[in-house]
Amino acid sequence: MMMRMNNKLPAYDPAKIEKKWQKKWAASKLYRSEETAGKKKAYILDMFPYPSGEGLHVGHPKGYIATDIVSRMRRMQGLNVLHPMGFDAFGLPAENYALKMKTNPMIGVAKNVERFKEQLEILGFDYDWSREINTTDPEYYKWTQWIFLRLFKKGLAYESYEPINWCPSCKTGLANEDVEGSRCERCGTPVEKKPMRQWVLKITDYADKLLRDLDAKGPDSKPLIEWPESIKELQRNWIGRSEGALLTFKVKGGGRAIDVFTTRPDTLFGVTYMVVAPEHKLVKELLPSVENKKEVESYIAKAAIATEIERTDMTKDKTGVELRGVKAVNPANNEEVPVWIADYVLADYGTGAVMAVPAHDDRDYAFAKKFGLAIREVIAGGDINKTAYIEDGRLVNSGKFDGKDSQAVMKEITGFAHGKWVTKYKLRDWVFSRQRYWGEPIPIIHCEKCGAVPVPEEDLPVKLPKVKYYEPTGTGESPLAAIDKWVNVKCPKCGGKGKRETNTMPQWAGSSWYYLRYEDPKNDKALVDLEKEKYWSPVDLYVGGAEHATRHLIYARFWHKFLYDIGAVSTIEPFTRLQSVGLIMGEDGRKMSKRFGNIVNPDDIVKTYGADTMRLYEMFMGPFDQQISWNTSSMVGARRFIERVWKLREKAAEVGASDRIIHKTVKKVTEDIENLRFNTAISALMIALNELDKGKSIARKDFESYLKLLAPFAPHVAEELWISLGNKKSIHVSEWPKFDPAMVKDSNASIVVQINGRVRGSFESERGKGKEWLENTAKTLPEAKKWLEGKKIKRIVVVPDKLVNVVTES
Ligand code: ANZ
Ligand code: ZN
Repeated sequence: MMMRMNNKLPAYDPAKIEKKWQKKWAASKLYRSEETAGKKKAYILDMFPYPSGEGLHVGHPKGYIATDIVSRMRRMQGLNVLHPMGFDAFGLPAENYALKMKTNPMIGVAKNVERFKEQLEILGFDYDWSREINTTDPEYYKWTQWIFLRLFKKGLAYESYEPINWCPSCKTGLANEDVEGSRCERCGTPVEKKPMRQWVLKITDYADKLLRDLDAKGPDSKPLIEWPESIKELQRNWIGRSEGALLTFKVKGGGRAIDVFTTRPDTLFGVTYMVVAPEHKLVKELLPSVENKKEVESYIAKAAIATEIERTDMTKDKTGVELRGVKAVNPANNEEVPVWIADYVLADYGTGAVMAVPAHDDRDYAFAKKFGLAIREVIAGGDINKTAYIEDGRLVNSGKFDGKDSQAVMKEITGFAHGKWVTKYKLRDWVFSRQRYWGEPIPIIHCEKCGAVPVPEEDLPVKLPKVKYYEPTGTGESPLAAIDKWVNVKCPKCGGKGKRETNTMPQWAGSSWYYLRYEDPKNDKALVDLEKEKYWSPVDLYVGGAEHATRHLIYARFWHKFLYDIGAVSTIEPFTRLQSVGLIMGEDGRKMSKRFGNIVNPDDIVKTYGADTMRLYEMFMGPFDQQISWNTSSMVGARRFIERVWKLREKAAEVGASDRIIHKTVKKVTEDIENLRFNTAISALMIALNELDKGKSIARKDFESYLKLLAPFAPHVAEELWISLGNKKSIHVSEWPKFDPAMVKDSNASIVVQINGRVRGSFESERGKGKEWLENTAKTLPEAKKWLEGKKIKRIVVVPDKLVNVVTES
């Protein structure tokens, strides 16, 4: 007779147990992380939220639940876990919300952070809140400013007056990364090009490293970056490396020249005209001597208001104007060709000018056809009367290069034309100043005598002053410019009259290094202590939205590499493994948004079903990285599953043999969590529950193992049941169950039966059956008997658990 555990539990009621455990875990500091020499670490990180006033909807925590599961398992596996959380509270989203609500962002943000924390707390996450950071805390942004100063001192932060993207609605300049389809990523307003003074970070100095290290390997020859290939590819394209030739075409008369960047110098003899971007500074210089000045000027004005998308759209009708009277000279054959301006050539890529080869480039072909320009074939193989031939091939009409292969001749022609072989990137330097209030002040003082002078490091942080009026001015100055008392200071260098820089940093500044601060959040001597940094870095698993592929993830890699170069960190890449979260859409299949009225609030779901149910539901919805629609009515499935586990507790008996299913489930759930396959892990737990529930009782040890597997997913109910079994310490610091490899093998083997090497049948047998038994079973198998009738057996080959081959005499 099995002994039942005698204490019966009341009905499952999450409201009774969840709050209780959250308080106990917090009081006992269960999730505090300390660096412990010699103990293996796991740094598991979420992309931290910006605390908007709208609070969290059920889609936001999906990634947080995932990292919570992984970090809980890692802790139970004996690793030293760092799983922190904080707030990215500077920037446009927080400020625009504050403007809408007419509350000062300084007050509004603090309120929102409170609300976010409450919402996170009710879901039972294992964050170490003692390491919480907030990018708007002066003790934090002191170090953001410090990084800026170091960049400045290395010549990687500079002032520029180039035209930049300007959002007329947000009234601020934007970086290329903040523009989506020629619109402001924040508010959707089409951006304009506006020349203005701005601070720019020289991210292009790191273009090569940013690209190369996507595929770098560590000393153990493991990749430094284990990211989804799709995200790596987005970064590669954003960086956009091209190799090609820099060639110079002299302008006839006047001593000027047009430089072009081309990836196809092999087509140099096919150049029939040149095109310069309308904004190119050469156009202004040539203007006095062009014959059709009026026409050219009006075209330049029109191009200035067209968006980049419109300009480079292949399907759009090409426009352009010839600079009449201007001729350029082809360096290969001294031929004179006309020069045009056209908006399909971008001012800020390459040199802002192209040599046009209509026979072998689609855009040039369309342009030449429209304006009746000459088309000269220089690569054989196509039919240039119909279309441009863009493939490689044998050269024709190319002087002494005729007959040569186009690929082989690239560098030779470059040299022949006195050109240079160069590498170009699409990546642009990072426009780093915003004409807005709510950001880190840029720690620079402008002095009439000394120019831009860095604020001495010991004077950091330069605190953002409290202001009455924080609305953007639209003048190209931030609202800070109106605060005379703050602006007017002494020059730190000469003591003369100085003015503070009044532009602020972009939203992406604070998030470019925050993961380092969690490693040592209270340090006032350094942004992170090197010993601590060495212990925790790099981040082992980073989970967040794929939309950050070309913005946050490039900026953070850039700053990290810079910090590595100045000896402030020890690794060359910040994030080893990256996983993107598939969005949770509204029940109507649209993006969850106030606008569509399809927001589901996690507080309501937790109130009705409990946090454990919501956690299980979100992880069971589908593969983690896939987008999926919310469905509140499916919540009952997850809730019922928990209730069945709750009931199974009554069957737990002190003694009993270990069930095979437990070993199998341990293996499956462990591997699935490691690979972030949460939905199949939960389904394995459900299958196991069905099996375990079939019997009259379940061994206590088995039930405890089962609870441990459930604990990362449903931490409250697992804890409650675990403690109810008489355990004293929390299940979340108990040992993760191991499995016996012998017990996870399928108990049955499928044995193939061959007669003279040909498969004639098969049968199931228990594993480990003896040779004789297998031979006899094979011989008496009906399908085999048929072939053996009247034959004499020569020998029988047996491969245990796999195969029996009967060889007969012929
Ligand atoms: C002559 C040529 C002949 C070209 C040919 C292509 C094919 P990626 O790979 O993107 O670097 N180009 C250069 N600067 C440009 C600009 N500012 N705006 C628009 N187009 C520009 O492409 C480099 C090619 O894009 C260059 O090579 C140039 O056209 C064009 F059969 O030069 B090519
Ligand atoms: Zn905007």
